[in-house]
Amino acid sequence: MYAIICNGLRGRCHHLMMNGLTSCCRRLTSGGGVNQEVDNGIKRIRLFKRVFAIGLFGITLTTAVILKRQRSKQWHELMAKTKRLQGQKFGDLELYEMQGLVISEPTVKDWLNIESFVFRDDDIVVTAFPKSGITWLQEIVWLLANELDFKTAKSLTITDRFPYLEFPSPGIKSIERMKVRRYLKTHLTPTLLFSGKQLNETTEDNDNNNNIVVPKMITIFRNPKDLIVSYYHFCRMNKMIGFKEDFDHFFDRFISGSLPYGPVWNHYLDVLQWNNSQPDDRKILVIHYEDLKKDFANQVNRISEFLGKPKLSDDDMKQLTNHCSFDQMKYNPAVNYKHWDDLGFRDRNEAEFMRRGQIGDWKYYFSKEQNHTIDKLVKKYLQNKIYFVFE
Ligand code: PPS
Repeated sequence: MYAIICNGLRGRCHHLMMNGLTSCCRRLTSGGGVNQEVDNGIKRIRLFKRVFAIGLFGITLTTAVILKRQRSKQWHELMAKTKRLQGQKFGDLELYEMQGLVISEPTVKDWLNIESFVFRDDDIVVTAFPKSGITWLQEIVWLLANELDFKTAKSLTITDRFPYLEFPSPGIKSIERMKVRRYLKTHLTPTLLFSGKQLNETTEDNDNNNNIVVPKMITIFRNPKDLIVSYYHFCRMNKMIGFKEDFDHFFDRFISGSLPYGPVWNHYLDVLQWNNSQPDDRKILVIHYEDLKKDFANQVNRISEFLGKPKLSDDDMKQLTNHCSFDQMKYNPAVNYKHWDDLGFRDRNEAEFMRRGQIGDWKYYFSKEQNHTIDKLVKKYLQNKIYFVFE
């Protein structure tokens, strides 16, 4: 619209300028009052230029005002659906509730951009509740999709190769502009990811609508007991969160769901509901952390198949298993988040990002009562819909 008006105006001014010049030249060739005629011609050109500039400025200003109003309306609509969790700050973070999930303030502030984000057909999205082993899964997915290019995997950090959608760096706008194939990490559930988009029941309907793309998505589930321990250490270590309470306090926040991306039960249920309601080609591949630990090769084969890649040879599988083992990843600067130390994001008195990578670490933290509480909650919310291995 804006372009059409500008083009029209430009065409009109060009026409008027040319007319002015032609009539001026005509009079010049006919002889009398040469200087006067030239002056008049120049004045006319200047006048047209001014009219053009004022018109352009007016249109730009009007467009900016309209866009700002639209944005402000969308923001108010969003705020109407979003509840601030008063008095429940988590560390330094204000929390909000959106469609049954808790989101921290920086993500809420970016929500209009997240909502309008357009996925591409060849994007690969890895989504999981925090501390489920998403970094591990990202490394596997990226390598499988890139013909086991270990050299590049070691030279570029996972955050460069596989940016975090709702994180300020590089930011969703930069991700939108990426020219290469995109590998995206997110902790948002499918419902939240597609909340601003009208999804149809089948891909056929969608083709008719032809504007909503659902890319390939993979998730990783980890047993909630180990999740709690891992998340606890992460929140204490991460200076951007600023959480400094003890384990029991964290445990209570976790089970009440009042922490970023909580409650975990809603996250799991969201993925299950998505898979129940979507056609096969939109279903999320579910990998379990514990299966990856105990049965790496078979899980990698499932991922390969999902990505449409050939099965790895024994030799390639051996290399990938070695590269993705906890001991290798812990010391690999491309995936161990050591660069956070230099950026000042990590409290060096706390645990490292690659902490223990074990199943059953919760046993060193949980009281009998806490253990019982989680068992009860798993039963209550998930009703055996997901199997968990706790040791
Ligand atoms: S985050 O912050 O949400 O992106 O964290 P995430 O990557 O999901 O989870 C971090 C935990 O995964 C462990 N991890 C691994 N375990 C086993 N093998 C490998 N290769 C591996 N890579 C990462 C990591 O150590 C964190 O778990 P904890 O229990 O804290 O050690």
